[in-house]
Amino acid sequence: MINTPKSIRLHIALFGRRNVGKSSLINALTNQELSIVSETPGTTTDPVLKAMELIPFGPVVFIDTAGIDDEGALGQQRVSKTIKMVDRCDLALLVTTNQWDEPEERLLKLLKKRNIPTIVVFNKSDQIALNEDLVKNLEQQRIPWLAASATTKQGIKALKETIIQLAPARSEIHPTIVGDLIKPGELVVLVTPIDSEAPAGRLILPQVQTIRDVLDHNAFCVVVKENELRLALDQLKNPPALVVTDSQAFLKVAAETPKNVPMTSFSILFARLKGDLTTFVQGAIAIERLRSNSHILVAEACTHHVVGDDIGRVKIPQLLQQYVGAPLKFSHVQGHDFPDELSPFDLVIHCGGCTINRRLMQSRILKCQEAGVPITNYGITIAYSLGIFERALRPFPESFSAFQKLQKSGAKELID
Ligand SMILES: Nc1nc2c(ncn2[C@@H]2O[C@H](COP(=O)(O)OP(=O)(O)OP(=O)(O)O)[C@@H](O)[C@H]2O)c(=O)[nH]1
Ligand code: SF4
Ligand SMILES: [Mg+2]
Repeated sequence: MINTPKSIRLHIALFGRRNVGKSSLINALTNQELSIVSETPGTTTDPVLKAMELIPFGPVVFIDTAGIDDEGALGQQRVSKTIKMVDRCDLALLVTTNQWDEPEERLLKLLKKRNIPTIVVFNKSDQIALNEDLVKNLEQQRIPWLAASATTKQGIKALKETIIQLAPARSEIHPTIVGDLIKPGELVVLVTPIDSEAPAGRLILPQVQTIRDVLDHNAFCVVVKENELRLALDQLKNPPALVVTDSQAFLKVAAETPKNVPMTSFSILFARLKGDLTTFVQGAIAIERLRSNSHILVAEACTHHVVGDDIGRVKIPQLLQQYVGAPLKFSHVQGHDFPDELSPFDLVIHCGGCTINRRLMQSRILKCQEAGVPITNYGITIAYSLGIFERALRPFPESFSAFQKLQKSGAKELID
């Protein structure tokens, strides 16, 4: 269990002023001395993510944060880093002792806006009396609250139970990848090119997670490199229920997979898993609006080492410029470095996001929507610019029909 990727764990963030006992509560909830605790306010200066087992719930990530009341230039930077954690959390604990003012109200408003289940925790209940007026106010707003003490452990069991009760369902945190596209006993062919970008000695996370999902649904799979696909298909008694390819081998795989066999890419599967396929389809259609020097943000969720013919830095820019027939301007971000200011961009193209959780990808989509900037992802962009979009989208009826409607009613109008 300890090796469960962070991206599929429930993310629980603790927010609150300095010194209210956020780090102590994480230690009490996990029964381990994971976070540094001290009586000096401002001990936690940066968000700290700890992968843990929350028994009996299962794999979670606790996010410890710096106080929301920090002051000065440096303090403000810490506060904004804390606020950024709202983008990633599936559930929030808003910790206080009895003080409640602008910092708490501001955070609560933001959590509400994002529909993040929130529990208000009155910590240090061994020393500090409950703020009855505040409790009444929270009850009127139907916000769950609890009194607890990280020191005496009073209320910790109830807090765990409330967390488990309010946590989004596992299927929301990590929905199935292919389970709804295949039936038990069916065969899936996975095409995974092993090129200079492939890590030594292992498969990459989207491939591993797809294999696991196939097995979870009592189906089975054959994994091949693109050059062995034809051979593999020839040797099968029946055609596979689905072929999934790495986007880089799209054209070859589309040509060699019989027309009646559904085919898509890992990147499209992950667009659906992490984000919103239909939004990404709309984003792809925005490619039609790109003109000379349009500005495109290419965002990668992890900080992998950039190699020669890197997909985000070389292949996508090449393909898009070829498709648009004009030079385009590209900016790149990696890791958690996603800009707050999106208005300079005409399009955002995101990677599959296999290392980040669904909530973070959805927060990024929301930011793009709020800024009126279309967003799509790697696999969708590649399929679109190669002219095999319809084929790769066909296994997903809802997004496919959204695509057809967009086409019919004139892409430009709909995007405007
Ligand atoms: N009496 C009492 N003291 C507590 C409790 N929880 C934490 N403390 C103490 O409060 C102080 C601050 O605890 P931390 O867990 O470091 O608080 P924090 O919110 O993480 O603080 P920052 O990282 O500075 O923002 C420490 O001296 C803890 O021992 C509690 O339930 N009761
Ligand atoms: S760049 Fe994106 S899709 Fe590729 S490995 Fe990193 S997180 Fe996963
Ligand atoms: Mg702390």
